[in-house]
Amino acid sequence: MRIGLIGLPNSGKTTIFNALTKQEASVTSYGNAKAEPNVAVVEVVDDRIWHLSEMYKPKKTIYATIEFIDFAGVTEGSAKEGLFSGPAMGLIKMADALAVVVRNFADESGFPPTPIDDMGAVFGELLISDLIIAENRLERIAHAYKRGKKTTALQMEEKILLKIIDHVSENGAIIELDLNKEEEKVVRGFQFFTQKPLMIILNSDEHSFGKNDNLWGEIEKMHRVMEFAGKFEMELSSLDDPEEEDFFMADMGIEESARDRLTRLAYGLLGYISFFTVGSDEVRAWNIHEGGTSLEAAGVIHSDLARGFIRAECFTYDDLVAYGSEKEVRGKGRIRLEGKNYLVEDGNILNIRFNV
Ligand SMILES: Nc1nc2c(ncn2[C@@H]2O[C@H](COP(=O)(O)OP(=O)(O)OP(=O)(O)O)[C@@H](O)[C@H]2O)c(=O)[nH]1
Ligand SMILES: [Mg+2]
Repeated sequence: MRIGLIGLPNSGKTTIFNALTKQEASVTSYGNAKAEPNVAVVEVVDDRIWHLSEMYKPKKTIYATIEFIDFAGVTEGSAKEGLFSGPAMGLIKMADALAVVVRNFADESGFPPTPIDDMGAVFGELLISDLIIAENRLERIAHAYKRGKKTTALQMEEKILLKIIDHVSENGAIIELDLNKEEEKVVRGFQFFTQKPLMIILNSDEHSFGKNDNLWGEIEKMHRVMEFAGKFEMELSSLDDPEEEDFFMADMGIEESARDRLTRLAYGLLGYISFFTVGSDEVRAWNIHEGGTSLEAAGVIHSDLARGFIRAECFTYDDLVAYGSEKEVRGKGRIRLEGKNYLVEDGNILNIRFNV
């Protein structure tokens, strides 16, 4: 899973990035759009994997991962100036979800926060960028028509693009549009920003953190939101002593690390669940969309497993804990053989039988 951090300049994106990834990327302005983005891959903490690893004592334990991308701020006019089309933005375009960092602290010159306006400004840029992409494509289609290439595929594309332009012009995100499977496939190719799930990170100063209920409520009417005390949490994440970290977190009323909170929100937003594979070689966590089938799960592990899929042996993490060992689970008849249409549930342990 890949999450792109975006926001106005100096909203605290790099600060949040550091808090999430325990890195020490410098928190200064990029100043120019050609700067390299910060990219980091972090493990998704899951106690179940830790526990499975204790039971199976595998050679390798592999957690699911999230990749975070932090890039220069977007400003009003960014989309029109083409700042969204550079190579680094290409990275953000590949993100599964966007997290918009919104400043909720007085900036260096003492300028008070204007989170709702800032959020609107960023969202506005995303819409404009999508609009430009859609309009450019329409022009090309018109061109093709003139050259006599009026294919059904192009006509269908034109129809969808007009629908999108209508919707986006009314400030609607593309993700809200009801598209059928075929349309969605066409639309996905454009990598529109507003087709991605979006969450807001309200980046509050440590004095107001936890006391922004009204603001939170306002934002929640529009988007999923979570609150970070960015600077404070970045400093926390750089502590080497976990006990000290816990102490300061408790002091601020923070129950979970920034990373764990964001992970949970992102899983919910994207509708992701986890399943596991276990054995003496490897214990590993995988992600799949809620409602994904065992065949899709096989494909997540390896395309060969999907191609040669025969059956999925399936039991649950909870049963494993309750009965104490895989042998006991088997003895109790709690290991099921499922076909390719079985809907995988969070916490399932799968063993794909295949033949290629
Ligand atoms: N008080 C306070 N200051 C913060 C917070 N988060 C970031 N800052 C400060 O705001 C300034 C900008 O932070 P960055 O993390 O560099 O912001 P950015 O969004 O990455 O900025 P650009 O990359 O230039 O767009 C720095 O001086 C940070 O120390 C916060 O939660 N509270
Ligand atoms: Mg930055």
